[in-house]
Amino acid sequence: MNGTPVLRMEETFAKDVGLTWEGGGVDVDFGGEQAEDAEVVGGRCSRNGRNYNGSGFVDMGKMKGAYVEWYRENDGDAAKATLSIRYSGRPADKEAMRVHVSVNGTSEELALQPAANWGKQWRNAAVPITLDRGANTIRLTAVDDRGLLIDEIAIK
Ligand SMILES: [Ca+2]
Repeated sequence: MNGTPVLRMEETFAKDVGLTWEGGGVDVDFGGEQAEDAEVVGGRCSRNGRNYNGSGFVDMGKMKGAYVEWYRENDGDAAKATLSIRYSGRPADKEAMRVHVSVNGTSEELALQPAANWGKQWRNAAVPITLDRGANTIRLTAVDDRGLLIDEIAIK
């Protein structure tokens, strides 16, 4: 105010201080990683919903094979972790939506239960993964064309 700072905040971090996930020795900057900020192929970014995190979500639409891909460095050791996927979607038949989860080329298929409300209610699905030391690529691919929405992933 009047050119005088009323509040001054400073944070300093030593070079070797970072976020370290307990137990696994994984040292990555994964928190909530927004799908809309990742590489999106086949799907499209949308804000036509509610209660999403970040600035929107990815709508896989009616496109089989659409995917979202994250790339992150892991400064820690290779470790087991849990990948949490925040998603929505509500196919007319209320059957599960299939998504292919690929981490560094190792993949598996998950069946995601429909949300109560398309694009407004979000659910979390968790899957165990192994992170490598160094570069990690995580890709979520829509197996079928049932309007899957991906909001974000988190790794714990
Ligand atoms: Ca999001």
